Amino acid sequence: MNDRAYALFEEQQTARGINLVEVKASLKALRIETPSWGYGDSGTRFKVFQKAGVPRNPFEKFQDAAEVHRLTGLAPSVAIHIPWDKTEDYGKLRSHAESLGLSIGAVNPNLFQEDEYMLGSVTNADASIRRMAINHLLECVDIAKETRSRDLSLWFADGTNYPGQGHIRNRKRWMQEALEEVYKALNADMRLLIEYKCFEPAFYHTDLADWGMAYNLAQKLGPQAEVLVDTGHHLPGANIEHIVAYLLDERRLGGFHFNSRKYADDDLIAGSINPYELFLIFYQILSARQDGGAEVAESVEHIAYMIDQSHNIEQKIPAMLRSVLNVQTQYAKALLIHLDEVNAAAARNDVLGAEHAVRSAFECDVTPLLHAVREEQGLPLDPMKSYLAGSYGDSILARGKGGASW
Ligand code: LRH
Ligand code: MN
Ligand code: MN
Repeated sequence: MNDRAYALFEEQQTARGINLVEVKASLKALRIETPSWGYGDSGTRFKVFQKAGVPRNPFEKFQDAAEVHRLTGLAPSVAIHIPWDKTEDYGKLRSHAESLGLSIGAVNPNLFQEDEYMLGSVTNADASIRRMAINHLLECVDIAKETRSRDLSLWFADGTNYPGQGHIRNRKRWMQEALEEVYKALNADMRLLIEYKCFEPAFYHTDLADWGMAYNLAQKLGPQAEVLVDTGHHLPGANIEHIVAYLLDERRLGGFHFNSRKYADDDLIAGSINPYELFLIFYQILSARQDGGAEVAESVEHIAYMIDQSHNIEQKIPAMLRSVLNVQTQYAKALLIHLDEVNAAAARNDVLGAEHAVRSAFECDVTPLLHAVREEQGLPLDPMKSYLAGSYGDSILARGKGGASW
């Protein structure tokens, strides 16, 4: 580590009134879940690209995820998608994960790949298809119990392409009925995370189009239902930080699917297009942790930070490393915001002063801080460089092409 760079950083931050002991403790506690599907082959609606070395089954996906965690110390759990990660024995998958120092994170049911779901799953006008979808959700609750996963992460592709194609209010009620049944099957320590998306694959209406609909449903279901914010699922210009602040204050922010977007649900590497947005999301979270009251502070501890990306043109493991490192960098920068200074400026209506207090943290170079934290944790100072210099990337090439894909 460059001791001089850190000494200078420490001096500057101390002068700004930042407590680096607390900052380091927060950084060491950061956990980012990676998605099993981010390690497999994926593509656009035009083509799925087959890459050499891609995992052939869920067990190998966990091996790759373990490499990301070994190098970064940031990613100890992996979300699974059923049936993409279907296996005979989920207990065996859990032991495998544990043997690698990992745990199984959120279980994601998949209600969009069977022909039956073309016109909807839990909101299909056909009651037998709704039943099939609910049964799949219940199966996923059982899987989550076996994998000791806390969260069932729900995203529905349900929606319509044309006016009149579906009875919107009936579909709203069917959605609620389905989730009520699933909610009842949860253990007391489990959560339903409800994801929303304003478009795609349906383009006229989506049954859970925005955070307000997801929030309303969560409210009706009960305290174990919370909203999941996927950063790619909003209309252009949406203020995601505001949504985050609102949900936090209501104690209904369950977690995130981080990814970057330029135009739509692009699923690009988190922090690659608009890092300031990610920083501002963390600003709202840290602000709520500081002055939102004990209950809000407690709910902040349970936020699930998850990556939801598909790496179509990138190498899978480096793309995942870049993603978790980008999230860590923006979190580190947000930890340097002097919240009292921002609040004091806002209270005296000092618009530019408040904006400066936020932005000045973003403009700090956190490299010395991240190096210091990694050194204290016994991690490589530059995880990406270590990966590229190591042999893991070559060793997996023996898997050949034609691995798991969605
Ligand atoms: C939908 C989504 C949802 C799915 C994942 C693969 O766009 O964000 O979370 O489960 O992509
Ligand atoms: Mn998502
Ligand atoms: Mn998405």
